[in-house]
Amino acid sequence: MPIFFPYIINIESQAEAATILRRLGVSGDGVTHMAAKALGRVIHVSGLEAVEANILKQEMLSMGGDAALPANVWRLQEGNAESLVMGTPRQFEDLVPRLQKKPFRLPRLGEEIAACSRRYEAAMNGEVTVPARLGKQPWLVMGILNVTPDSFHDRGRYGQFYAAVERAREMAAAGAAIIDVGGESTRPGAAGITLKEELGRVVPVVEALAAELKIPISVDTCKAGVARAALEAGAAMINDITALRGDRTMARVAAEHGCPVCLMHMQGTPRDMQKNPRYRDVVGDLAGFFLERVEWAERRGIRRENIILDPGIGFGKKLEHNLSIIRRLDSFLSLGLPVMIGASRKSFLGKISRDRGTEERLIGTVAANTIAYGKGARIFRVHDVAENVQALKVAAATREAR
Ligand code: 9MG
Repeated sequence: MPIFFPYIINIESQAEAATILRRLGVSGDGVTHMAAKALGRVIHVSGLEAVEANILKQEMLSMGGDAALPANVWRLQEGNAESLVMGTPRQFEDLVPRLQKKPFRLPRLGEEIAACSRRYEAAMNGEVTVPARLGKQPWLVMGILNVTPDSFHDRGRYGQFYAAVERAREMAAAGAAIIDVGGESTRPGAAGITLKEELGRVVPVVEALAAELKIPISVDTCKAGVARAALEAGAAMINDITALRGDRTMARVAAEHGCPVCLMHMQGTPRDMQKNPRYRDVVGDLAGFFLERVEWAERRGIRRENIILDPGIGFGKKLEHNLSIIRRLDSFLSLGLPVMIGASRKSFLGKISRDRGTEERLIGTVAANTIAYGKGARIFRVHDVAENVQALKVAAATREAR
């Protein structure tokens, strides 16, 4: 029988550490000082020169942290050494003045590591919120409203319009905090439609929903013309699966309207994306993509607080890629932006459970979203609103019980 009863506490954030330290009776100053020491983090860094990597290791070691380097680091080609830097948020802060005094690009490296750590901790503390235009809730369920002919087939054009509005009402009543209206299919292999066709499907529905519902409407489109018309009809957000790469004028529309924009990752196009997608390191590749896209969007006048990141589950990804993304979703929190996830009824769920089609994927969807919540996702794009809202309420309550 142990005398001291040691057990491990897995602490997620500095806020949680502070609560536990206070309960222990640690003094006010001690809480501030030690909360940042209670968390062990690992930061992946790439693009290092061998000499920079070695100095980084020495400095981390001297503070009680470490930096893992490849055995042959001195033989690596210029600027391609990678490292896993291990430390606490406090050590990453202390690294800044230490590297400030060093040559090469080390001052910049220290700043980037500390900034990455700060943004991650802010997200873990719940300080990264969804864009203000979408409401004040800490997490949101986005109901999917496809206004493609196959969604409400056999009803004729007017029947389709009323069926779409009715479906949106149901989703709002079930707890959707936003409705995403899309007129063009993005399924693998799907062909595009004309601007005129998409406008005709999307705009009347957006207009009707914006006038009637008390929740914001998002427009799921890659066409700037559709986004502009939908925003003028009352939409509050753009969901662009091309992350502003599809239509050169989309960024201008988003900047002019000052609206939230979801930047989704996709490899290829819906037509060809599932033809053998490849990554070097899927999470690292997506993080690099997001860094580039966010910087690009900001340079075009889109405010950072309006940007949402989405890894694009199923968009140019094999099963193992989708699973790694969900497993490591929290890596994207290092950008300090809200993360959205769209796993609803997607084929990777069917591959795992060998189901007979999309109708059998509700439980898989709820499981994927609950796991994604635990990894930091805060916007969930779903078909089945009530079920996902219920599961996410449990996940959120459990997190808040810290
Ligand atoms: C339109 N669309 C289909 N799947 C999606 C996903 O996963 N994310 C976003 N943002 N849009 C999606």
